[in-house]
Amino acid sequence: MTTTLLTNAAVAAMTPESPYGLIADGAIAIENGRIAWTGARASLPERWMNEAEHDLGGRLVTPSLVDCHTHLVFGGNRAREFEMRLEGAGYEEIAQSGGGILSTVQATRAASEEDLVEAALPRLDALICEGVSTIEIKSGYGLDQSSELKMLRAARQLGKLRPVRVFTSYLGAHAVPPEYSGDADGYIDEVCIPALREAEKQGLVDYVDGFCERIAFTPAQISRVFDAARSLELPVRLHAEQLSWQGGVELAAQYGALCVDHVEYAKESDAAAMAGSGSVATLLPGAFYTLHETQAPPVDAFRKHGVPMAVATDANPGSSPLFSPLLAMNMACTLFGTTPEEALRGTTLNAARALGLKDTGMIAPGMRADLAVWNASHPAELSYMFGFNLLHERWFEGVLS
Ligand code: DI6
Ligand code: FE
Repeated sequence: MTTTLLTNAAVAAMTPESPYGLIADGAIAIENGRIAWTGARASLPERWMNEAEHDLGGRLVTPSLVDCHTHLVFGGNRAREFEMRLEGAGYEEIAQSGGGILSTVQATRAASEEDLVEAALPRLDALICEGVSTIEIKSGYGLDQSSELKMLRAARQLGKLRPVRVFTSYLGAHAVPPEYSGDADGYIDEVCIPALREAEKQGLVDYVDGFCERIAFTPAQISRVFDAARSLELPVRLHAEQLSWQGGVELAAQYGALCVDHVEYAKESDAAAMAGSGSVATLLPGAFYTLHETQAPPVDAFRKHGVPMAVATDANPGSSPLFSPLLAMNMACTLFGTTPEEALRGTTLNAARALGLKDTGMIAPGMRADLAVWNASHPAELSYMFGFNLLHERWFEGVLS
């Protein structure tokens, strides 16, 4: 059995009972990659008293971060579109004229699986360098069976190349590809759903996602994809009410979605529906910022109804070219009015919950020993600073990495 004892730490355990679950002068005992014990150093059980200490010099320790919504695998980039938007073109306008998501589809189809992995690795490394240990990655820039499978294989491959756990979402319902232009229903029935079945058969899918929006799919179309997900016993999640209100949250809640993401245009009734279905609201301030959005998600309604909030990067080449979970936390506070504690819960415990994970995102006995050690003494510092990486070291399943 390998045992590690971390001492001289300010432990933000993120247990729900107290602010940040803070333990002053704390210690953490790790056995075989799992947390065996945490608490104040003074109450360390005898069993670990003779263990060699890894002294953290009074630093802050949190669960390592979970980035629960990314589109990390993609071909090309959209810097030209960024310029066009600053010259006055709108995001939806660009999308409707065949640019936007579809320009990334073209580049992604043209890339090999190896190209996609190679391009995504530095982005993944940027997240890991800020303390991420668990990440969700979506397909959705292939939009034909072979390209969607290629994206999902690339995502799985990333998890083998780095000390990080990767979970995949099938996002075939992201946009209508050019060959089905004007026939979203045909695309859903003839490509999106059959490709989902094949991807599931090959073990490439952990969740099923969709984009419910005027430039993407209607609730009725998404519900057909969700029916297929249900028949495959795959959990669902949705991009909903990002650019306009479409009723996607209600639909997602009916299907018991793990999370509903963006939600800028969600109403209080949507928050109530999410409370009823136990869905997490994922806040994605990088997209809000990039698109100069002015409608912020209804954070007060989520609080009022007890809807847990997650915070993620939405790392993607169009609406959120953001590869920093710490900056996402800062933006959640500054742009959406979350507290620093909500922001940190959003990238730890609630992000794990958004992925349906019960073994990470909190420092407590039995959880995976996924830890981030910061050059900070109080957890509010993580959201307060921006453009500055406070990570000192990262533990992945009990191993310093
Ligand atoms: N919403 C988003 O923010 C991403 N996808 C989605 O459904 C952006 C996709 C892109 O612009 O490439
Ligand atoms: Fe997204």
